[in-house]
Amino acid sequence: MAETRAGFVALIGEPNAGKSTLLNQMVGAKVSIVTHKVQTTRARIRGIAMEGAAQIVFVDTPGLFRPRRRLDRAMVAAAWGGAADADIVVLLVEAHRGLTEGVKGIIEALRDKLPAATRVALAINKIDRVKAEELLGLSQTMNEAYAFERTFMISAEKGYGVQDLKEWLAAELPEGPWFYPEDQIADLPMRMIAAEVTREKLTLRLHEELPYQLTVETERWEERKDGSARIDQIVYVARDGHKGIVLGNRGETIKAVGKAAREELTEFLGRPVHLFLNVKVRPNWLEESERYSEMGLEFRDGD
Ligand SMILES: Nc1nc2c(ncn2[C@@H]2O[C@H](COP(=O)(O)OP(=O)(O)OP(=O)(O)O)[C@@H](O)[C@H]2O)c(=O)[nH]1
Ligand SMILES: [Mg+2]
Repeated sequence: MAETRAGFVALIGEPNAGKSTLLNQMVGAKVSIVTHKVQTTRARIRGIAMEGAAQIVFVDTPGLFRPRRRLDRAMVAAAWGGAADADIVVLLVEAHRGLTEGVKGIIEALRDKLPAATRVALAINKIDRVKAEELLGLSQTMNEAYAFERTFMISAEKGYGVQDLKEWLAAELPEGPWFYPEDQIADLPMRMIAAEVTREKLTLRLHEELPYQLTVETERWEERKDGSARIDQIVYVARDGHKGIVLGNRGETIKAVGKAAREELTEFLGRPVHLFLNVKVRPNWLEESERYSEMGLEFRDGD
């Protein structure tokens, strides 16, 4: 039998680079939420993939950007924490955007914040959005900015190049026993996955700043005798006005969100789900340590 391998691979990059999409593609299931908006992922989320005798634990991280609010700082700290703990870091950049100011900032921080021995590979993502001729130039520009160990051209969404990257990572991870049972795909409590699914549906439906000013928590999870699950969640918003928008005209918005989230959870769990959403105004939730621990983020005084 082949020697088993196992290790952690952190996915980092600017918001919207496609980190969560890539993690889901690697795992073969949706364990991390994806939206067209920036700053979707808030915490470090682990997805587990098997490749031959190797177990690759992918660490999805919040996008790296210049933080302003306390929540932003906690997110960026979580992203760098994920990178520092990893065996290999994969930096994702968007093919159609190239070496942006944001990416330059991340490359500078790679040198400052990570141990010198950290292995970093580059994944140029969303290659379905550009002409093939442009990729060689971008790869060159990127590798002049940082000596990446390898460069991969991928489309996380379409799956192009993803298997190559997976095989390379599997071969490079240290020999050792697996960290998780072979059939486990995520390392996140179900109550948190369920809250994330609802937050995704809210983010897809609400405009502008509102998604950044709300959080979702699973308050109660009841297993019923008939095999179904009853899940009660709270949507915390920061202002009275936001509550009205989240509810929508005659409760239309929250109803549609609840329906979409329930359908996805039913599929994920493989059994019926009864989902109840309760919207609460909590003006100060962005400054409450308990909200951060619910999200799996660290709340530090003085931040
Ligand atoms: N065309 C194209 N779109 C992609 C690809 N990969 C991801 N996307 C889209 O890019 C958007 C952002 O994807 P996410 O996976 O949420 O990005 P992220 O890096 O996790 O973003 P944050 O969590 O906000 O940091 C979504 O609309 C995806 O569908 C790709 O290969 N090609
Ligand atoms: Mg994400």
